Amino acid sequence: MSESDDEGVEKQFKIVLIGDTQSGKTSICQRYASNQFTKNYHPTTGVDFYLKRTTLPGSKNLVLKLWDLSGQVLTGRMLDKYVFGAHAIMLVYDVTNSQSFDNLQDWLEQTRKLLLQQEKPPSYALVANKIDLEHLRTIKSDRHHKFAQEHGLLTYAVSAKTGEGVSLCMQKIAADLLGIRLTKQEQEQHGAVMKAEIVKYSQDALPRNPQANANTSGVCSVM
Ligand code: G3D
Ligand code: MG
Repeated sequence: MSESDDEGVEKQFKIVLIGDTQSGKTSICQRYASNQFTKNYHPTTGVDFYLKRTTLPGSKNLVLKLWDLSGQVLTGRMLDKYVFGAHAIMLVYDVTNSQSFDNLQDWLEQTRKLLLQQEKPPSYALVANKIDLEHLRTIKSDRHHKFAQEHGLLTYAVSAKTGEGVSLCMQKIAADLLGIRLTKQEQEQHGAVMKAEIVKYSQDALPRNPQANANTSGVCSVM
């Protein structure tokens, strides 16, 4: 995997997702890597990897490797082996579950302690998940931002279910690691989630447009 292009060799970033079980870590990985949201809950066993190629200005050959750790690994004695070498840590919580937010203090302290020996400390991102459940939200954005400010964290709000913010969050984490800022256009490109169903018309329904193709049908998805 050492393909090179005009702008240099492949760069790979290790991004580890940390946080309470059920906060949506696996769903975020699946949404980002394959643009899917799997409803059935499969507790992750061990560690799952999700690789995604992406590009950023100056880095056309970028691979983000997401490490989705199971509850067993996260609470086990070997956690240091899994987080070691991380370029970024995503601290994920569920906006409808206060406990998952309160526990981030411990997750952050524990992870920082484990990575004290790492030459270059990772960047930390505070990720509020399940923002589609606004009506059930218990952690408001002021608490989110206060925590992020106190601990020097990047901040994001996403929904693995709708996809809102997920791709942009990953791009911004990668951009931060590369020390660049995304342009407004790049942000819009990764922020936009539009789905439009192309309606199937029968020939009879289109009497004034004889050129219309009667059987055209499909789904247009722009991410
Ligand atoms: P985890 O990997 O952190 O343990 P999961 O969490 O990704 O397995 O998700 C836990 C539950 O939250 C799952 O529901 C999943 O479908 C749901 N979930 C994840 N992200 C979102 C989101 O953005 N919005 C909503 N509404 N639900 C989400 P189940 O019911 O399968 O346990
Ligand atoms: Mg999981």
